[in-house]
Amino acid sequence: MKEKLAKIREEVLGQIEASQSLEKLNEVRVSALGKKGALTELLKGMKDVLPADRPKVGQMVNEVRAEIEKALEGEKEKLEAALREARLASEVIDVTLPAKKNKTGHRHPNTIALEEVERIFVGMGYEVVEGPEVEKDYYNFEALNIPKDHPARDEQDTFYINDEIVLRTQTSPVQVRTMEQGKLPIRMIAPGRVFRSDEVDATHSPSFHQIEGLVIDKHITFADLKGTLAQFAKELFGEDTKVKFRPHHFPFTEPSAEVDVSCFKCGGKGCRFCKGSGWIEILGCGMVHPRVLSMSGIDPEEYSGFAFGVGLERIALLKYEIDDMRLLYENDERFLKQF
Ligand code: 2U9
Repeated sequence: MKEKLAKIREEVLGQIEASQSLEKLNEVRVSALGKKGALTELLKGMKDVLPADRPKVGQMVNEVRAEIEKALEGEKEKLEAALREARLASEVIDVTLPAKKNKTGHRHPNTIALEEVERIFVGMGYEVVEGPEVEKDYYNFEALNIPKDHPARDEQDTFYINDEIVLRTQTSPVQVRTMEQGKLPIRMIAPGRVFRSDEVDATHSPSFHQIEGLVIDKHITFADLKGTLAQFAKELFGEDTKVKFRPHHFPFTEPSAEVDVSCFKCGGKGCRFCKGSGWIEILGCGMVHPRVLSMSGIDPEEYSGFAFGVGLERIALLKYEIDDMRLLYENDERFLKQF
């Protein structure tokens, strides 16, 4: 029995030392100490040992078992440490490497200009309202006092989907829809994309953006319109900016005007930027035509209002001194990253 025990001890300790993995080590543990393991098998032979010798033999077996368990534990720690080392080595991070550069985008000049215009009018208590780009002929033309045979229809080079549906040529239909809802007073701007069948050049595109404004309340006069647009021009182009109203004609406003601002480059003296005149045209406006009010269910005897329209691209080109509108549509990163 003693010899058998010594043999088992030697074999098992050898196997433990030779085991290269935790799985292998576990197999050794089971084959030595498990239910059918070598030591358990050996203990079954105790019945053949003289009763007087049994305690001694039992103690020897226990000593060998303890020695094997200690060796198993030691080897397990060694293998686990090696695994940990290997993992750390494979996951090593070189903290001295330069960080990956995060490419951030840039706001489009149109977006910057739009946000600026919105900020100014929201500051004056206006609401920002949007509406559909594919619009009924009625909202785009009829309700704005532009009937079927009106020459303004030709001027606007409309894209027709069919007899009744168009790609909106202005954002005014959004205001008409708002007026129809009947909630007064109204103080709103309607920014958005509009479409006209124009050839592309430095100042034209078949798709561009407008911001139109509408105020309707009791006792609104042309003086309110003048004051509002003068304040808008100051906030957009600088405190010293002056405005000039020139009589004009639009079917949807009466009276109507075009508005020039004093050149913010030369202060009005005349330069290359304002083509020597000292003034730059920026928008159109007028008092809402009584017929436009009544068509949308507003009594022109009780209410009056003013409206204005401005090209967003025109503002972006002026403010950021861009000389060709096509640059705004090409999305060339070299251009956009300047803003
Ligand atoms: C309603 C009533 C009246 C909107 C207006 C203009 C004058 C105007 C141009 C500016 C630059 C178009 O993009 S542009 O070429 N617009 O001059 N727009 S008054 O008048 C309205 C709108 C809605 C119900």
